[in-house]
Amino acid sequence: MTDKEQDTGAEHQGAGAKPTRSGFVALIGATNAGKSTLVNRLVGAKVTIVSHKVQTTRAIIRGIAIHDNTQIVFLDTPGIFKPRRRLDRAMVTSAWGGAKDADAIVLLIDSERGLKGDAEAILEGLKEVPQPKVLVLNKIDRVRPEELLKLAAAANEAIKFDRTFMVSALNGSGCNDLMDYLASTLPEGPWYYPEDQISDLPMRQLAAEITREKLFLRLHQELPYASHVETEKWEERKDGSVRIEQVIYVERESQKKIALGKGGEAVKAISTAARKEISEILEQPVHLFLFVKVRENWGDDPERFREMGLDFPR
Ligand SMILES: Nc1nc2c(ncn2[C@@H]2O[C@H](COP(=O)(O)OP(=O)(O)OP(=O)(O)O)[C@@H](O)[C@H]2O)c(=O)[nH]1
Ligand SMILES: [Mg+2]
Repeated sequence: MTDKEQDTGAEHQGAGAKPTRSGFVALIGATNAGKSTLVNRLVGAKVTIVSHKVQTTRAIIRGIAIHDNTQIVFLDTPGIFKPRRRLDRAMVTSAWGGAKDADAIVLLIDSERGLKGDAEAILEGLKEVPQPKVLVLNKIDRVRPEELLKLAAAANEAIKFDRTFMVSALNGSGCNDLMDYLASTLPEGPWYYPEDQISDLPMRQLAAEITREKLFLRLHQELPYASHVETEKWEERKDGSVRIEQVIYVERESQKKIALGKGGEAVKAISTAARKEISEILEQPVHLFLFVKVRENWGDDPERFREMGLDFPR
């Protein structure tokens, strides 16, 4: 049974007599284009982490939205860029793999950056992809309309898109039109997931991702890329709270010092921010304990890749 055929018992009849529709829509694009921001916006809740740094998303995350009688499973993918490390290669392979499995592809372009750099190479790669394609110019809150029109024309010249949308994932403008369109084009069929499910990520993993997001936001230079977070313990307590233990893995002793900060202030700040957000999502009090450990060469350890939901490139 493939993922797409999984039996969730979600045989919905939809509103009224309208048949239900459902499908997978992959969002691909250069790193930092705003894919995760857009997925959260369209799902209406935080299911995937966001940062101003590149290469935030590491594996495919499913965010599930319902629009009228259509269930849309958005695949948030890692940004596509020129890979250097083994982890980079696995991330890029995973992104293209997501595109292969989808009913439709949304190419997201940061309008401010335009077609410079990775976006051009992605357009080239998309020529090989047979599914219907939609162009979405994001971050329109930062760009003048005439620039947007030029960019839309240039991208549509390179490749045939069924439609072009201009949105701001940040403030939501244009997002409803995009949803209307995607919902109407997906095929008739039963929903893949129960009506109230918005993500396929287990809470333990989402909690680890949230801590990683805080780490990306707080720490600088190479450290975010050299680190990895795992939830090791999850204990529901009688008083209704939950005790969570997580480990931030880094590659070297020197990085551990940075992650801890002077007198532990960095890890404390990360912990406070993560605890607050995890607690909001769970709607229960959270006691979060963060440990920083050195795991040399985790970036070359197949087990870590499996944990992240990535194939290990040999
Ligand atoms: N001004 C503006 N900023 C945006 C918009 N959408 C996203 N951003 C910002 O762009 C940055 C990157 O957003 P992400 O959603 O993490 O981008 P991504 O494409 O998922 O990046 P990777 O996971 O690294 O590939 C964040 O700082 C967002 O707040 C937008 O519409 N307008
Ligand atoms: Mg992302």
